[in-house]
Amino acid sequence: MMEIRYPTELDDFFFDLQGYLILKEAAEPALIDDLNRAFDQFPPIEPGAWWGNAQRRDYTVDTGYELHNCVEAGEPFERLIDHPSWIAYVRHFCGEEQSYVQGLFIDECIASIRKSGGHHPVHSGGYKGAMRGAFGYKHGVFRCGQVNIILALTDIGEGDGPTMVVPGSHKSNFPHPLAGDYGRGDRMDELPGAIPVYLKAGDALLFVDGLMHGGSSRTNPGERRIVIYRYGPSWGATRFGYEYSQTLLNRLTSERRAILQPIPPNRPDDSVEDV
Ligand SMILES: O=C(O)CCC(=O)C(=O)O
Repeated sequence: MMEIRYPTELDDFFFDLQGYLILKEAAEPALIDDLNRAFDQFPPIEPGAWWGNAQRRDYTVDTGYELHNCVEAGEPFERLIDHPSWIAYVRHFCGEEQSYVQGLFIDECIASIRKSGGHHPVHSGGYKGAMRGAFGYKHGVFRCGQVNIILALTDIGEGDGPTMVVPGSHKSNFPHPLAGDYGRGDRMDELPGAIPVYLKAGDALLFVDGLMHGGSSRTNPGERRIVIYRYGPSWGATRFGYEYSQTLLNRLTSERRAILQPIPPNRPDDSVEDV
């Protein structure tokens, strides 16, 4: 069992300054192996098709195979919910610490396979950013709307389609004049200010969603495999309306269940026996 990692003062400093952190050797090799084996079992379904309670839903035609709600796609994905390498970080940055709604929720979780030619267009940034992904720090506490963990399941170096970020752009007051348009699918490979984040399998990139980011073009053969878990405050909702199945919720530890269902449904019928 890995030790819980807690954010340090230096982490706070760089997260505030740059909007992201790299968590080296975040996931243990056995977990990476189990996740890769789970990826090997993904069926070759078309976009829109369901696999149990997970759905293939590629963000764009260029992103490649993206399985949403992947926490329903096998036990290894459940281990990521409260992984000791990042759970204290996300609680700290987007868990509404020291407030009456303290807690977390996973509002999206995606397993992504990128092949040669694929990319994810540049998007986000502080300029006119949605509250959902906003960076916040006030009165000694972080108040971010969404903090993402991108966990590498394969080594991601040059040509492998590394995620790119524009450090500091979570606080931008201006649009990036060369960032183009998500709808047009503009590639971010040459975007001034953007840097590639190279990861070894098991490393994780943590970033506030309000940071300008995207996935650069993969030019190498083979597959880039990552898992993306998006954390936000306890009162959040899933972006595309996915609901975690009762079967999944029932088998989770109470700590994990509380992250997928921080506020259990409250209906008249549920409380009859308590009256
Ligand atoms: O695929 C990537 O590297 C980036 C993913 C991304 O930009 C996103 O999910 O918002």
